[in-house]
Amino acid sequence: ISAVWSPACLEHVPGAEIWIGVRTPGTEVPERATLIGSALAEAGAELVEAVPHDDTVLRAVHDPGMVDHLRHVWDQWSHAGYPEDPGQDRVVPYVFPTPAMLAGMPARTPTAVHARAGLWCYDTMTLVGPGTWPAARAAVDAALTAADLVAAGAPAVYALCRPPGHHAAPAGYGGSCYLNNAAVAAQALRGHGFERVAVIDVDAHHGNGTQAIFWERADVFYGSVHVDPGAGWFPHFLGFADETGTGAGDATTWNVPLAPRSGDEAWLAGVERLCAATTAYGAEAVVVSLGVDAAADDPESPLCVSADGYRRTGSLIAQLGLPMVAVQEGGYHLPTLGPLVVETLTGLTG
Ligand code: SP5
Ligand code: ZN
Repeated sequence: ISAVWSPACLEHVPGAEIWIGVRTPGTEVPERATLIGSALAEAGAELVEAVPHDDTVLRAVHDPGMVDHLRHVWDQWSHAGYPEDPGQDRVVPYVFPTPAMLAGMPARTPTAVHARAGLWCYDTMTLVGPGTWPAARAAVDAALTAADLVAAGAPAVYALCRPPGHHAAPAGYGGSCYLNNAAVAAQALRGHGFERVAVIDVDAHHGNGTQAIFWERADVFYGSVHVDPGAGWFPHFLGFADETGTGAGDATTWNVPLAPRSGDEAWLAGVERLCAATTAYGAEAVVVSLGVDAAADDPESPLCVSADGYRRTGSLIAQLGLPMVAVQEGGYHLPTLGPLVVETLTGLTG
């Protein structure tokens, strides 16, 4: 399999995240990409460098205001003269214009960058530093390059995207995600002439951002298997089974939430349901949001998928027989991260 990557993806170094009010070390570290890259090379994958693309597809899935904010916010923050403090070395919002605050009144765009930070970011875990924009934008280029290769006839291409993307919504970023690489890949495949595209999301968390982007669209199906957000897991507010899309997108969203401690059997049954729904939908191409954080050893989810379970996940999706772009999402257990991605891709490519 070809694996598209960019060295710029290593530039995002999240020194910290604020979780339930406590500043803790960043989880989504650059070493993740290095480990996946070396495991792929060892397994004989062909590593291809991402080709730069313009913002056209990116701006079709995100509010251009959010894209511009992410491009410039670090410079603005670092020049704003905030107190020298370990907590000030990253952009972190402190006030959010939620529906509870605005009560239906209009949201402004504040001039103060410390206020504007909460307009586009919806949590306190997704900090912006000097390398965040170049890395997130390079991950988009990796996804776009993978979509180009599939459109040119490659049966399956993997994009080693970092930072991940599936929690990034049309006008809001969070969950360690800034730009939605999988949504960009799906949108690019649409532009390449695939009329109906399915996103199958096997990250342990619900991809609320991808769901939001395609919520009202008939031309992109979104299906996800993930730990039940109602059982206390991120993203908490979305990812329930009764969310099925609306308007033109009615019945083109499909969620399979699983109880904590679920293992291969429940997981693979969920993947099978998503594959059946993808076939029924009539997809012509598939984007796989490939997180491996449902693994038993992963610290960020309570699911218990095995290495064999990941290989079979890949095989089930391969049986769709569709052109496919796989995009890296989460996966945080560093000793097994690379091997689990290789297992999944081995299943995906037969
Ligand atoms: C792409 C992806 O997998 N995003 C995961 C976002 C969920 N993160 C929830 C964070 C839970 C707190 N983790 C504590 C780690 C302390 N550094
Ligand atoms: Zn995840």
